[in-house]
Amino acid sequence: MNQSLFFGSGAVLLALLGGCGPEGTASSSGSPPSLGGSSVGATKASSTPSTQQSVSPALSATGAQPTTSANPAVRFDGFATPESAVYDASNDRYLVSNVNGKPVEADNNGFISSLAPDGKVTALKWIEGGKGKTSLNAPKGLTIAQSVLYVADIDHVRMFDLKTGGSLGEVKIEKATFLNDIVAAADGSIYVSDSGLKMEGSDFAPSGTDAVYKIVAGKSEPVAKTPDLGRPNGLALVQDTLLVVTFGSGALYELDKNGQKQGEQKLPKGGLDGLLLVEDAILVTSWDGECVYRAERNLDGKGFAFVPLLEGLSAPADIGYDSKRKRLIVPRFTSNAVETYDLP
Ligand SMILES: [Ca+2]
Ligand SMILES: [Ca+2]
Repeated sequence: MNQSLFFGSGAVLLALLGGCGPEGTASSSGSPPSLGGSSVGATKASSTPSTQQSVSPALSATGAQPTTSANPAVRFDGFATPESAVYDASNDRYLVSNVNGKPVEADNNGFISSLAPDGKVTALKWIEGGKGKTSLNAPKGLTIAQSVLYVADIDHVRMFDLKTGGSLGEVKIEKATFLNDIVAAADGSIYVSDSGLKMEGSDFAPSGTDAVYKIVAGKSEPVAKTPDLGRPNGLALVQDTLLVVTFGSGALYELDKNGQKQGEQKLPKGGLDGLLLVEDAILVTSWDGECVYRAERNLDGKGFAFVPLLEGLSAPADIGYDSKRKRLIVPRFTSNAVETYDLP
């Protein structure tokens, strides 16, 4: 299906859950962020979307009750500030980035862990900064495309061979301070967010470098670069349309091809980190809410209600999805743990 979902004006956000029935995720596809089928029910929205629409979970179109603190299916311990988890379907394993130290420090001690889904950390330091020719400082967002593991690392995007873990080079993003999430488009281009953060003591402070970059053939250019982006963190692609959640302003929006925000909507709580499309649902993690939200379309069809799907999770960072077991993979940034949760 090649239908473009890019209608601007936040229509992608409206279209995304168009196929959702009362049971929530309606797609029968078990694949992670495979977005080809998500345009069912898409309609071209011609009206101007209301921005920052005030919503309440009570207005949820499905009336679903929030899930209270669930027990993890599996818990892995022993990490060092884990930020991002990704499911490597080709090898049926999880890969987890470990900042190890301050998120902004070029200390070359970051590492990537390899986990077996049943609960074993098979290689804590599968890829390790300072070992051989590998450089890795404070790795955060991970994505896999074409047998390459991409890692966002402060001001570099680093590439590794998914099979061997060997370095395949890097792209430096000049003046970036906090590269965070990273996604790969079908055409091979890469998008990476700069959250525009620095450390003042043990607190985050704005650095003013907020941006989303596109990397094509090893060259980067900003799609948008302004503090108005609100400390962009999680990214997701719906075909060629980019969705963003923000750590600073606590919002979800589309970033159009001109780098303009569309359909911006605040979530109930901020400190947003992970953004994941699971089948037809949008999932967002919130540090302030200590939860994973699921977006549900409002009764009036405008915007979304964000209903807590999992609660009681401090510092839930960049989530991944195990499509084989239908489990969410949640790095617990400040607990040095990674947990998986069965999705209903
Ligand atoms: Ca480090
Ligand atoms: Ca992140």
